[in-house]
Amino acid sequence: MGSTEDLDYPQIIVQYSNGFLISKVMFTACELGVFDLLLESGKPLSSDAIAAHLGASTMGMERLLDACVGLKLLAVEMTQEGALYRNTEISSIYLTKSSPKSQYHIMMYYSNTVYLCWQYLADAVREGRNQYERAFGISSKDPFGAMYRSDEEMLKFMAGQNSVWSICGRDVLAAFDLSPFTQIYDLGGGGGALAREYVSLYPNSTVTIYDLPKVVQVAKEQFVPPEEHQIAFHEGDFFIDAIPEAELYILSKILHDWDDDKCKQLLAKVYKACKPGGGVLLVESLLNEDKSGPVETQLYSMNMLVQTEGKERTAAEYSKLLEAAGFGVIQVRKTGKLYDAVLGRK
Ligand code: ASE
Repeated sequence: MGSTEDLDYPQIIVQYSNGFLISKVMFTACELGVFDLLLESGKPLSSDAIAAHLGASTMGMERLLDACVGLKLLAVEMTQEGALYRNTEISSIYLTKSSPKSQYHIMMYYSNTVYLCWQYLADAVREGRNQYERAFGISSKDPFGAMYRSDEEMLKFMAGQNSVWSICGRDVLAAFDLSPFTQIYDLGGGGGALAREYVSLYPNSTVTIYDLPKVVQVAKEQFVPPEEHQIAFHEGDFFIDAIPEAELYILSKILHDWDDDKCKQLLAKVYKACKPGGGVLLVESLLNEDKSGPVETQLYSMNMLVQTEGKERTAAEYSKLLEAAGFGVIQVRKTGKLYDAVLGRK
């Protein structure tokens, strides 16, 4: 693409302006169950049939389906009876609720919660803090109090956060040989998808999910089946309550929720609890050292501004936090996917 062409017709400006329209089309097709219906039906369906099954207007549904075709989330074929729609392979795998790699729940979280916070992005940038007061009329002093403002919101967050591990979990856990560690604590382990990935990759390990009592209760009841004997639970607030001794602590998408002071506090506590020879595994989306990218991570860092007290960091920034807490021999592994791994040893 030549620069004169860009200035004559600003392709990327048009594309970026329409970005939120694209997101909403995909989220809406997920929410209405379009991809689930087409998977279950096992054959292409007309817009009339899809609209009727999903209790939607034919007019609205036809437009949604056509936009999904344009976005390559659906395919269409013309027949004597008219247009028939079917899932593309990628939609069947990632956009249906029942698929093992489903991203449905994170999309519902983005569409119904994150989206509302981003309404106030300009305020967040001006004020340098999250926007729960404006978006939901609740105090923003305790971000997880705000994020877990109802059981329903907590459940949506947990399900959403779980979904990313079906696409990135293996990579972050296989980035290092963690087989020497057998007793693991996953601090803020939530719905337990990463813990489950861990025990399947390292069969000699036991992973304890440490999280707030109400999170642990929901994880036990709705996310981790009782036959997962390698997974245990511990109820607590890692800033306030004791952290038990272990060989390895996983902090997956935890430090990015907090400012440097809180991160140092938490890591110092983890260092004290850690067995000598043990370690801490940070699972985070790493910024380039000059913060020039990746763009996904830069956008997530904006989201940390509107939703939390934290930010996304570079490998050097995480290393400094680990060193300040006492950890040595810090190793960094970029996976090329959304999340990366940093290991510090005691
Ligand atoms: C958190 C992670 C997330 C806290 C709030 C969050 C995510 C969304 N909201 O620890 C997942 C990462 N995605 C984005 C857009 O930041």
